[in-house]
Amino acid sequence: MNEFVTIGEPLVVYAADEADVPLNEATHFTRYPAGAELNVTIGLNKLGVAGTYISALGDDSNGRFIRHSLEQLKISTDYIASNKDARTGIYFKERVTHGDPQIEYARANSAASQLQMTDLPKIDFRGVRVLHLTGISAGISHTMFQNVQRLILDAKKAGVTVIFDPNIRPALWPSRDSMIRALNHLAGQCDIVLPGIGEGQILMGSRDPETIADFYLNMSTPKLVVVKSGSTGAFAKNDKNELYQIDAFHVEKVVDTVGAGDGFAAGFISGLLANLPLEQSLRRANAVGALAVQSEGDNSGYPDVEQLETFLQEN
Ligand code: KDG
Repeated sequence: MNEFVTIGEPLVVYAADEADVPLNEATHFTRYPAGAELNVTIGLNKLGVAGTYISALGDDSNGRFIRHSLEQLKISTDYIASNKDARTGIYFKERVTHGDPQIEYARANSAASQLQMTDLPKIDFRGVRVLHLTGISAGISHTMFQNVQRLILDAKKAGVTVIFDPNIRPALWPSRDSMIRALNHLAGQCDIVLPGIGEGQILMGSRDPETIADFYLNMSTPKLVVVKSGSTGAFAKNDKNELYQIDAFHVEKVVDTVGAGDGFAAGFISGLLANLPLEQSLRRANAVGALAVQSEGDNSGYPDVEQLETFLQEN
């Protein structure tokens, strides 16, 4: 049964093989499937949760690479349209031994950015409990912004919990102001908001977790805000004024930070769908995030159920 729905742009990431070499000097790359919402779909799928991933791919080798990767993972491609007139988005990623890598997109006017929901079968919300959205889908085009907005309304009608991860990517937006307005406008319509602590600085001018949480909890819809702070863990506050602080797991060697936030979201959603207490869902979220940063590729390090259980028992 499909328990979640998400919409986004699948990307092929070309990750540099040489470490600490700027992208313009790198000569060898390994390619992986990527894209924030696809990462969450893959993370949930590995944890045994099936869902509907809505998107579009170009009829090109990168599109076929992603379709094949999904088929291998047994993730349904029923809601992935094919657009023979547009290309699949790609991006290039540095390999670094410290900090976050530099990235470069080639995704303008991609197949996903042109997705018309009318090209797909009607989204079936029966049995669905979560709609997961990110600011990346909303930022790639006006069409996708409207698709995201439509899904929020449909999910609400169906009584589905809507989760929003701002996933700030300034390069996708016409201006910083329009990005902030759009992301906060969408977040204000969702039940659960998952901002990063650095995103708080941009979206409401604060790095204080409680101030970030209150900003959204003071809007009409959000009932829970989870503030991700990477290596220091996560903070959560709900509309009953209950506070939670969950420490991060210690990671000996960080290989690649990209995709950790999506791993966090997948771990969190899997806990929510399993009706776990909030602390346990947040612990799972931190665990998937910690495992994610220890592998190359945006989602290669995400654990299956057994790997997650072992990690949680050992740490
Ligand atoms: O969160 C990870 C994503 O940033 C990555 O997979 C690529 O979707 C991507 C993006 O838009 O940056």
